[in-house]
Amino acid sequence: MRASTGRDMGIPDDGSYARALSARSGRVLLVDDNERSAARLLEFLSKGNDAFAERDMHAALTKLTESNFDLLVVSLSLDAADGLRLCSQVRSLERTRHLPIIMLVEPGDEARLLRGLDMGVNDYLMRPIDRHELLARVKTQIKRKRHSDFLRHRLAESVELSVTDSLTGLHNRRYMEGHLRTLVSEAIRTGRSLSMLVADIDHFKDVNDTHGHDAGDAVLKEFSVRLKRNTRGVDLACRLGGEEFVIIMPDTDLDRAYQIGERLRACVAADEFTIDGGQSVRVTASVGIATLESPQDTPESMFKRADNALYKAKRRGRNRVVS
Ligand code: GH3
Ligand code: MG
Ligand code: MG
Ligand code: MG
Repeated sequence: MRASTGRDMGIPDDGSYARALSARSGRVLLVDDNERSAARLLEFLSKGNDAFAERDMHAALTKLTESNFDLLVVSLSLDAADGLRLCSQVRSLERTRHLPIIMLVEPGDEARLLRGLDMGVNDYLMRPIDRHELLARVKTQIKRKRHSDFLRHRLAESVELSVTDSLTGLHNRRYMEGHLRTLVSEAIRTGRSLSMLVADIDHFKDVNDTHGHDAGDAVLKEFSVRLKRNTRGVDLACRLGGEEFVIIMPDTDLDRAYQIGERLRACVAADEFTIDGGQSVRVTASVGIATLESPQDTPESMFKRADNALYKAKRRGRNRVVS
C-alpha cells in the first residue's frame, strides 16, 4: 500500500495519518502448538515486531482480550478444529473483530483453508513457511489494520461532531430536530406526555460587551452545566445556537415542566458565573414551556408555542418562566 499521506484520500494532511501508519512496531500473536515450529516462527516474527506465542486457543483468546494486538497468526494444524474455532471467536468478539488474521496451512488442507477464508481470515501461507514471505505479509496486514483503524476512528469522530455543539458538549440543533420528531411520534403513539423548555440568557449581549467574548463563552459553558444538572438521563439537553437552549422531557406534563423550568431559572439566578481572571458575573435566563397537546400536534407547532412563551417571558421583564 503506497499512501503515506492522507491527502489523496481527502484526509486533511496534518501528519496524523502518516503517524498512525508508521506507529510503533506491531504486536503480533502467534498460535502454534508445535514447539519447534513455534520457536522458529517466533524468531522470524520478532524482526520488527513485538511477537508473542501461545500454544492453544484458550490461552490465545485470554491474551487477545487482555490487551491490543495488531495481528494474529494461527497455525491451522492446531488440535482438532481449534485453529478455525479461534478464528471464528476472534471475529465474533467486539474487542477483536477487526484484528487481521493470517493462517498457516499444511499442503493438502485446502478444505480448512477455504473455511478460514470464508469466515474472514485475511491472508494465509502454505508450509513450509518462507521467512521473507511471512514478514512481507505480516507487514501488509499491520499496515492495512492501521489504515482502517484510522478511518474508523475519524468516522466516529465526525459522526460525534455532527451532532454535538463543540463549545458546550451538548447536542446541537440538528440532533435536537431529529430527536424531537421521534419523541413526538412516540408520545402520540403511546399516549404519554412530552414537554419542552426553551431557555435564553437575558441581556447576554451585555456580558460580551462588558467582559469580552471569552467571558461570554465561559458563561455559556457554565450555563450548560447548570442546564444538565436540572435534567434527567432521559431528557435531551441541546444548545440551539447563541445563548438559546432546549430541554426535551419525555413523560413530563406541563406542570412538571414548569417546575423544572423554575428550578433552572432559580439555579441560574442564584449563583454568579465565574469568568476569567477570578471575576464573576450575575446572569439570569428566561424560559418558555410547551407540552404536546393533541395527536395532531407537530414538533414545529410545539416548538413555536415554547418560543412564543419565551418571548412573553422576555416582555414581562425576563428572569421568569412562562407556559
Ligand atoms: P435578550 O435578553 O433579549 O435575550 O437579550 P440578549 O442580549 O441576550 O439577546 P441578543 O439576541 O440581542 O444577543 C445575543 C448575543 O449572543 C449576541 C451574540 O454576539 C452573542 N453570542 C451568540 N453566540 C455566541 C457565542 O458562541 N459566544 C459568545 N460569547 N457570544 C455569543
Ligand atoms: Mg435575543
Ligand atoms: Mg438572550
Ligand atoms: Mg437569544
